[in-house]
Amino acid sequence: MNTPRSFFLMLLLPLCIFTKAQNPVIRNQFTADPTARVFQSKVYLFPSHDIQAPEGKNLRKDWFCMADYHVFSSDNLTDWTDHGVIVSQNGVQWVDSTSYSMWAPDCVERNGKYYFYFPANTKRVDANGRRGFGIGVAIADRPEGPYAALPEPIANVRGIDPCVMIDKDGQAYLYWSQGNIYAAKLKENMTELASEPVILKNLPEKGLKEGPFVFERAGKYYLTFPHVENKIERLEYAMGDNPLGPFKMAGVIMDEAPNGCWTNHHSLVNFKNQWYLFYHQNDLSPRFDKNRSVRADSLFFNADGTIRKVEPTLRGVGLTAASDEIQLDRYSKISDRGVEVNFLDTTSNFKGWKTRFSVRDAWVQYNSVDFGSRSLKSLLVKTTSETGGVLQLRLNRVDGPLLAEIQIPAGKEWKTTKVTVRNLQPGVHHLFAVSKTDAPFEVDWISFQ
Ligand code: FUB
Repeated sequence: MNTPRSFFLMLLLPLCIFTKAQNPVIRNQFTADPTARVFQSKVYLFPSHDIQAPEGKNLRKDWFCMADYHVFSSDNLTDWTDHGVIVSQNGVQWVDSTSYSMWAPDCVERNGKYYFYFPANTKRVDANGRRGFGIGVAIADRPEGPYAALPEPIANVRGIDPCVMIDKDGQAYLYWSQGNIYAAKLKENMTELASEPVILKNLPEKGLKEGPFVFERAGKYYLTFPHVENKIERLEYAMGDNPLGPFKMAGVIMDEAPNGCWTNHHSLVNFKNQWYLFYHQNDLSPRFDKNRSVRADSLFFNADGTIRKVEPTLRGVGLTAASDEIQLDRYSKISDRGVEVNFLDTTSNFKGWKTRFSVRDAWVQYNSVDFGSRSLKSLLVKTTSETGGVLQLRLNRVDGPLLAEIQIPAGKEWKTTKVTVRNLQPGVHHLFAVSKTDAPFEVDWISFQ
């Protein structure tokens, strides 16, 4: 009897972890340096994987610590699947497996093969006795792996943050950074340089530059990169007519992180005719910015090809199904006073956040909730309040149609209250949650049934 393919897929499923998310998009671990690529009608996310430095390894506690890479995928930018570890420092012959230095990666597809590029400290010391960064390649038949790493890093490349761009004529280019931003042609095999590396010129001279991400759109080449213009990194870009330049500085894609996360690192991707910026901040680790988290926000081009600056949001991208647990703490907008967001459990930030309302008429706006075509009749709200309180839910405006009024029960525990909803309309709508008391209360999530 032939074993059906679905049986093998079922065997694989337990290895995958499924999460739903706004920003940050990955909630089961720290992630940074995201490269998002579209393969087979899905977005695949190749970030680096921050961890806390393990004890007893003689590692700096205040520095990046990265031992392996996971890959994630989504077909709607809301539901993400973690496909598990694809490359680890213990499984690559040339990598110093005590270095925990698996920094920002990239992945591209060519002729049905997936080429995963990653930097790490080499075992071998250079002429100056230093273990610098090499850039390696691991190859797979599917974006989620399994990947087989080549035994040597790419010859003639020293540096970090690889990015590969395959041009319209089929020529592939490798970009990387080491103080400057470098570029070289790749051979057809995608694993060797086909030209001597060149330094890309006309970029800012002062302040660290790293993390190049290059793409082509409407005949223009965009060299985008994090740069320290002031005190910490912001995302900037230059434009040119050729993959190797010359490039001309064109502006800022994203300002410095408001919470001071020192690094930023990004990629741009077009998915279903909308451009997105993937980047990172340190939402799940506000006190230690070497434990970062990937975010995504929509990005738009001006008619002349320049990029509109992206404002980082908590709401992020993708629709939220009305029947999901809608996390108001990932809001689109918030009133000036009377609302704040805190961790649910300060001993375990991965459990997420809650929204605290403390003033009458304080509100939270949560965009793009998909009510589909079903007639949803009730609403569940998970709250806690020592005094009790009143929360109204309104559609599309802070004074829009009233969907429900929830009498929040008093008590020290979290409670889920069910109320009837009215005025619901099919389709995608913005929600407003408005406090109607001065008594403080906290909301974990709301969900329509
Ligand atoms: O993640 C380690 C390093 O931090 C990356 O390689 C840089 O781009 C910066 O994000």
